[in-house]
Amino acid sequence: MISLIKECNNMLQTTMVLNVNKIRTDFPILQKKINGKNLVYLDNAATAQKPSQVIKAITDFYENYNANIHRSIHQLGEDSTRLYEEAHKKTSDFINAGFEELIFTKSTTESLNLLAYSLANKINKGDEIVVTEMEHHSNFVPWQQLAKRNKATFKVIKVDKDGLLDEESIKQNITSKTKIVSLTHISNVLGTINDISKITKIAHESDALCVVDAAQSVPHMEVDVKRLGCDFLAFSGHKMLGPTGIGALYGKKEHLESMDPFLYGGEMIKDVTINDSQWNDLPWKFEAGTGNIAQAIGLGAAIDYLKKVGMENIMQHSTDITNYAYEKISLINDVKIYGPKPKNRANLISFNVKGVHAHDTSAILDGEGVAVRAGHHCAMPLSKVLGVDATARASFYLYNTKEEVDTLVSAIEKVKRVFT
Ligand code: C6P
Repeated sequence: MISLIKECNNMLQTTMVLNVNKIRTDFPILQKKINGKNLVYLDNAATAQKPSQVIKAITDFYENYNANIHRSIHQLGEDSTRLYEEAHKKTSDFINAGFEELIFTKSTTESLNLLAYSLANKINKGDEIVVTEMEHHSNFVPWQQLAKRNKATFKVIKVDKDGLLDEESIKQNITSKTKIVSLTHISNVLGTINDISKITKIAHESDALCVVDAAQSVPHMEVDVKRLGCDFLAFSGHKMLGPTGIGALYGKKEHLESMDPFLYGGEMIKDVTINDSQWNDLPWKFEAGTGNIAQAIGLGAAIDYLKKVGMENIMQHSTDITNYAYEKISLINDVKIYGPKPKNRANLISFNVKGVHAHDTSAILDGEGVAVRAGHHCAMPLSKVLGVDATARASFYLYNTKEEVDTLVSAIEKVKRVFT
């Protein structure tokens, strides 16, 4: 009886923030059975599922409006241009950026590589580029390689035993020689939420640029680039209910104006003569060639969906689910959770069952219909700090329920039974 009351309370709490049952009906894939079991999709940090509204927006574009943009003045060309530019506006508004300050790319990875190439001529021998130990490879390797090419010094802020950025290490690594500080907003392995405003302030005191990898934060919380104060910020559409193949780079207008284009080609040009070329206005200067038009429109539909549900509600729901999962998983003997306590943690939990490889854990969970990711999560420097080659990671989103967490917990118990 008591457990029934507890269960009802849990359900009430969840429905107070979001109507999850209704939200779930928008995601066709959530009806799927895996190995004869209900799909419990907990791999949202890798990519999120798509609501019908997004799938329909993409189909509708191809069925009714498909044409290249910014080129043709026939009706379809005008329609597709309008839809693409509307998606641009929705995306820049979503993070409180100016229209000219947001460039569509294919992904966070492409956004960060674009930046590392376009800022290259501002980095000289002896300058310093600073990242952290908790970076995804896409915010680590481009800067490491830029430092190598330009003979700059590559520095890495340490992660402390609680999974937070080490305060002392921040002070030691950001110096008067620092030109770029690039860090993740939310770690895709530890779930740590970094204080971007604080780091931006420290970077600016050294006249350095602050770059934010927001791949895991933009889908889950209200991100306001003006409030954060950062110079650049990158994110991907597919982690926020949008399709793959579309991402974005925010940059302060004055920086984007002073930077060289990353790609040369169609539509990023104002004038071309035999001797030289002039670049188009922002943001088009950085969008050479035919872009991912349908994907951009799909991202616009995803943003409509997220705004309708409300980013604050989404954050609150993910926090509730994650806290619930943290509490339940912590109670299982011989399971180690990586990263900070719930207070500083976003929507994910990486863990290992003692003596069991994360791939085996993931395989047993899959047998129960539970999809988690296992591996180094494209963050090998962090794996080395944690002293493991792999972890299993459950990551939650707006359609996940506490009942699904219970299924995860039972599946972890099964892992223990199978391997011990
Ligand atoms: N992390 C994960 O399972 P792309 O692949 O370009 O959309 O995103 C790259 C990326 C950059 N930064 C962070 C913090 C990320 O989490 C990711 C993607 C996925 O953790 C796939 S490796």
